[in-house]
Amino acid sequence: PLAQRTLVLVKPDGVRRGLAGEVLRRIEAKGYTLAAVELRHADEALLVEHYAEHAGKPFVGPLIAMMSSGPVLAIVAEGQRVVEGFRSLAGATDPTLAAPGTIRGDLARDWGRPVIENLVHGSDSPTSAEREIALWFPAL
Ligand code: YYY
Ligand code: MG
Repeated sequence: PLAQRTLVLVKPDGVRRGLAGEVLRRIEAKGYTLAAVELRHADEALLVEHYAEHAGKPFVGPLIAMMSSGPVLAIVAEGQRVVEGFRSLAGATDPTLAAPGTIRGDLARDWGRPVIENLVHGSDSPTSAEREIALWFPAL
């Protein structure tokens, strides 16, 4: 079967803390292939589209402000079941509860800010992945 793709973002908090390489390392160590890697400063229009499923929720304003506060490392990773595989590597949304051994569990914590800072984004389904890859990497 054709390999699957997912969009991973190392969020600005992760890039700022020097953890972009660590996230790439874990994706590669797991055995997935890198199809694209690019440091990008996302503008608000892109982020509104990216987080369209969360439109109207109270945290989207702070979320978009945080996501545009600095560059993100945008990654397309490839491999069988990479969508669920990367979600598993990333761990639970709340970094306080994310299991040790996961990216969020090992490297992120609650800083008491209005938005959850959890270092990485990973597409939540193959359909979301293709929609997000088309947004971030229209040429792919
Ligand atoms: O897919 P995932 O990133 O694990 O969580 P989502 O429910 O899609 O939320 C996207 C993003 O929004 C999350 O990574 C942190 C932030 N967020 C928040 O700040 N506060 C919430 N109550 C829920 C999500
Ligand atoms: Mg999500």
